[in-house]
Amino acid sequence: MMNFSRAVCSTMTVMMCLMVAGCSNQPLATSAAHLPSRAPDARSKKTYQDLIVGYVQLGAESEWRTANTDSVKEAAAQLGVELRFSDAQQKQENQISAIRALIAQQVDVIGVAPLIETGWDDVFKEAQDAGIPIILVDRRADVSPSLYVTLMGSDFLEEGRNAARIMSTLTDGHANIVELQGTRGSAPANDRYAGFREVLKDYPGMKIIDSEDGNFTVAKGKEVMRAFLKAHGKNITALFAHNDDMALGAIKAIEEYGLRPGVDIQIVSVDATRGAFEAMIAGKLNATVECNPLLGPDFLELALKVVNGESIPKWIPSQESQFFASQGADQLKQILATRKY
Ligand code: GYE
Repeated sequence: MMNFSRAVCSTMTVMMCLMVAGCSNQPLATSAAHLPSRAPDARSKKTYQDLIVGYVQLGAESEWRTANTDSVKEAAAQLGVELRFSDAQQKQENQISAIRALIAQQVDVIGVAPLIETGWDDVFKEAQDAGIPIILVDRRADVSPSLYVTLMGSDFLEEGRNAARIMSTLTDGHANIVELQGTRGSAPANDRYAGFREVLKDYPGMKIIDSEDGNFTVAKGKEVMRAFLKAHGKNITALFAHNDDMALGAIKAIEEYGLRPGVDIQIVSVDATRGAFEAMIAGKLNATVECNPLLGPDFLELALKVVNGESIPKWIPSQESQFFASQGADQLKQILATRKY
């Protein structure tokens, strides 16, 4: 029978286990080894060279995504981590099979950028049962927090709010807005959509007259913007694109229609990629809300901490900024010269 102090210790162990990867509720004597205060000593600690890490990328749909992939690959090469990388080509079933393959290979840690929020419970449980920690990189998954160690990435809700705040200034609170949404069901599309509307409630003169899925790509952004223009023509005075790639596609559609992007239609997007800076320098994009894809080094540092039993916060938010065409071409060029993506 379990006495009181042992029951309390077991409860604490379970709580700690929520923060430490690959830990099951084992008998007290062995579970104590998982507590942060009893982290493995220097001799048994793993180094980067010992690590085998899987990275289950969702695709290559945008400039942001390419920068994210490059960041993970470069960091692994620099640190000497063995990386098993897969690109799911925007299909959740490919991500799920990739995770299963990595479980079979008994890698140390799996990083996942989930395409959409739902549908991860079973496969994450399989990883947990195999003792392999999951780190969510970039996008959230709608699962119990016990199924992943940490989420590292941006506050997409705040990005949506910031886009609306910027739009209100650009349009003086009066606009007929069209919106290009990111991939349906993805965390950034859900949150940017919600955050944008939250702020717009305070601006009765700003109306969303149309909103469609542009799948985060240049091609779809252009196609949907063309359809918006066909339906609403010159009534459109503003565009909120959930990423820069869709804004760049839309800019082409607006020019082909005979209007001036950035002048006749105010445009705000998200990411702050090289393409967005170039469009701001050309006066065709008004502003972009930064979303940082350079997560590789931090991801691998976390992976190492996790295998060494260190506790880490449940969410590690990115530090981000905003950029405006009104800063002027010279300043934007200088900033661009310092950026990696
Ligand atoms: O904003 C977009 C990409 O998940 C934050 O995905 C990421 C988003 C990014 O396709 O460009």
